[in-house]
Amino acid sequence: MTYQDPIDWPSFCELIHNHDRFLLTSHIRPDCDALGSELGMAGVLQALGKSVRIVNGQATPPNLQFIDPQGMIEALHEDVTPAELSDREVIMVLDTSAWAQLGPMGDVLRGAAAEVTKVILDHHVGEDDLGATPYKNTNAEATGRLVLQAAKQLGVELTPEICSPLFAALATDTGWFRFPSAGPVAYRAAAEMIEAGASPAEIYAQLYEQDTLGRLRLRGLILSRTQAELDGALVHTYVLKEDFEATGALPSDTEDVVNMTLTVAGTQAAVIMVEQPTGGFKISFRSRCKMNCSEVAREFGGGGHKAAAGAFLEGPLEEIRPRLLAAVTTAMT
Ligand SMILES: [Mn+2]
Repeated sequence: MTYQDPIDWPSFCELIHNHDRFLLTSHIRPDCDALGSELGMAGVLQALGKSVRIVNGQATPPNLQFIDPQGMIEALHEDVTPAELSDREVIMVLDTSAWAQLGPMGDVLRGAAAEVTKVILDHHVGEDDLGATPYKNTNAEATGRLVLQAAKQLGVELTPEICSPLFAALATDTGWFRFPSAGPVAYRAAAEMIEAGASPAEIYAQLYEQDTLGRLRLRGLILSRTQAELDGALVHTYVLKEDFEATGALPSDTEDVVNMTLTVAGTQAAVIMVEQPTGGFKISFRSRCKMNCSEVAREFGGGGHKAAAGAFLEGPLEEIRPRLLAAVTTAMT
């Protein structure tokens, strides 16, 4: 199987061989592809005898800390100062090419001495160049898959320490191998990672089977309230303040529930209204049809993307719900 690979691997390998002290970083709101790519690359560089630090603009969220059992990832200003990073010869940015995504690490990149080599290893389209040499493949499903290729190009032995975080990266960026991006290349890469010791079952359980009973009960409550309009094309549901107390769940436990309502056959759009502990409702819109969620959200002072957007509204549910459903119905029809 061949595929277009625009990355100049000989040049990338030469760059690695010619330097000893590396700083790896990625985007804020770090996800598994950001963290997994950093950890996989750190393992590769360490296998080559290099000194590596991983520093991000934001700390690793608690639900993803399992990916970093050695606690190798540092947060800028919390664990390390910019001055302490001045000995690094190479700054490698993984899984982003945008200044806006770097948070406070953008200042480290901008402030680096002229002799510091800056590179990007990424699969995102366009955006900025960060004043760095880009090694990009925008056809790659995940940056983690590019790190696997780097390991092989560099002749590094694949280990569980390298491949477990890379598997988490590849699996999450492909929606656990179900997005259209997940083709034979992704499945082959996954097979190689598993052969090297990555455990999909363990990683899956760490990612998706750590909920609280409160979260489960809140989800049940929200899902049981789902109503349909427009012959089932539009589904909507809500959460009230008192539901959190009744179930023992947290406001963050409503994440993803709106996507679950779209698993019903025939649904084209979904709306969830989540009452906030301090009052008012946080609204999430989702669309799989011509409705542009960001345009609907903007009518209510919010914003987002075509397929997903949000807004905030004051007022009781009985008052805001008809306004929201009317706007969504207009956008859908
Ligand atoms: Mn990614």
